[in-house]
Amino acid sequence: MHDRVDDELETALDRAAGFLRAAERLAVLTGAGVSAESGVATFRGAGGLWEGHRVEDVATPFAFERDPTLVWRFYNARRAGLRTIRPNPGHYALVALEERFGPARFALVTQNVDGLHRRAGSHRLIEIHGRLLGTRCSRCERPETPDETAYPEGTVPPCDRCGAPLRPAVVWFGEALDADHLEAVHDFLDRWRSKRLLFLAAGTSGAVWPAAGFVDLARARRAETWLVNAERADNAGRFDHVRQGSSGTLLPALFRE
Ligand code: BV8
Ligand code: ZN
Repeated sequence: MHDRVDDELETALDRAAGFLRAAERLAVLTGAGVSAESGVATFRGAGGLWEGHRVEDVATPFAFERDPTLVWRFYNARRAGLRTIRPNPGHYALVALEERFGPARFALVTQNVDGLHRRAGSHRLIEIHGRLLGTRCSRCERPETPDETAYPEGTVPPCDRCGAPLRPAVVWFGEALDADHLEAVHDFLDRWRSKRLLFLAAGTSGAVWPAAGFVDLARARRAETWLVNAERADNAGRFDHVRQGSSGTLLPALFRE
């Protein structure tokens, strides 16, 4: 039985590697599952709860307005957690794929805010949900600054320009994604429409929009679509091929071929 499962997986990986070799452009979308093997908690892990709060109820502008110290506690804990983690083989496999395809024919769109793709060496990176290790003002145009500070409990740092509360430079639920990021995603999918496009999603439950719909954009451009995920994702039915397993194992195996 075990051998049969391995054979089946090997066959699937051979096919996926074949599509990779045949592809002329590769768009990758990653989610929290790609960072799970680095020790970063996923969003749907623990039922999507943090200290009993639904993440969607803490990671919103309304929550920040209502109780900025609670929201900063959520982000301080996640910033502190980043100190002890590092990229895993799944992150490095995507760096290798970027090198293989070259910057013009590769795009890595990530929902993750943990900065691990950047630390692994990915360059063609679109961080559509922002950066945990970045801070910006909740009111004025003070530019985002890199910030690894896990502020002391109960502290809400003030903006040095306008005095309003500073906030983590992430996109909250109910906030629009950066228009430049969305434009970059569309531009990449539309450039060289004639070239064979492969769309690979990894470690994402397909629960959060608009990222969950990017596979449809790729399909509308005749892309071959693959999903590598540990469990069945909400939007798995939208992919041509689905492979269940860990990204830290499957992504390097794809590239190994
Ligand atoms: C917007 C930053 C409009 C913050 C994040 C329909 C109904 C209800 C609401 C909506 C709807 N359509 C749109 C919405 C609103 C909302 C939304 O999608 N809500 C969901 C809950 C339904 N979307 C938004 O609000 C977006 N904005 O729509 O704006 C607008 C337009 C104009 C003007 C105003 C507004 C903004 C969404 C961005 C939210 N911010 N992050 C922070 O991090 O604190 S999203 C957050 O979820 C993370 O970025 C995370 O990456 C992301 C998505 O989750 P996943 O990455 O998929 O993680 P998850 O845990 O869900 O899944 C992990 C998967 O990995 C699992 O399947 C697991 O099995 C697998 N896995 C685990 N280990 C491994 C693995 N796989 C492989 N290997 C492993 N080892
Ligand atoms: Zn300000």
